[in-house]
Amino acid sequence: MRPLLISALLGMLAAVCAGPAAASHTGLLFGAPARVNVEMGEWFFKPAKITVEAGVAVDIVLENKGSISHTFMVYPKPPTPPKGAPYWYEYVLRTTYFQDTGEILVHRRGEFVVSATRIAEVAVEPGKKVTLTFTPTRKGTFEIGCQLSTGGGGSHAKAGMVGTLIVK
Ligand SMILES: [Cu+2]
Repeated sequence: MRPLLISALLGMLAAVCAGPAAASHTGLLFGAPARVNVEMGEWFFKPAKITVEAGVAVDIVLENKGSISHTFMVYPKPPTPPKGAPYWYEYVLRTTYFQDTGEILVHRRGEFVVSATRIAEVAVEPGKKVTLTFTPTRKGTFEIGCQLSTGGGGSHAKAGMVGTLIVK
């Protein structure tokens, strides 16, 4: 009985330790060397154009100044825009900038930390501030968009919620 109990406890300890260790093994949670503040709202990203440097970890602090939820997505501008929000989501899931860049953190002080290696969007509730931390790798110009639907074939992006990410 006893050895079993001990190994079960050790297993639990390992599981408990895996979380925080995985979330902070790069030290990103404690502040990236670069920081960009982006405000979101109906229907804008401000600034609409942001520039980051490849190989330098960056905190993108997203603040929703609007009165409804918005989402931050970055992807290569499609040659032909997908028709409708579901197709946009499919496209962004496939082409999101936030893949093959190593660890990506989405966090809000005192509330949550998500650690991932591929994410399609960062949703921010009205009045909230969420930080996206990652190290850009692929250089180029990418579109920033909030592809949430406004119904009737419209979207936040179509209403003007688009921007540009330049990775130098
Ligand atoms: Cu939006």
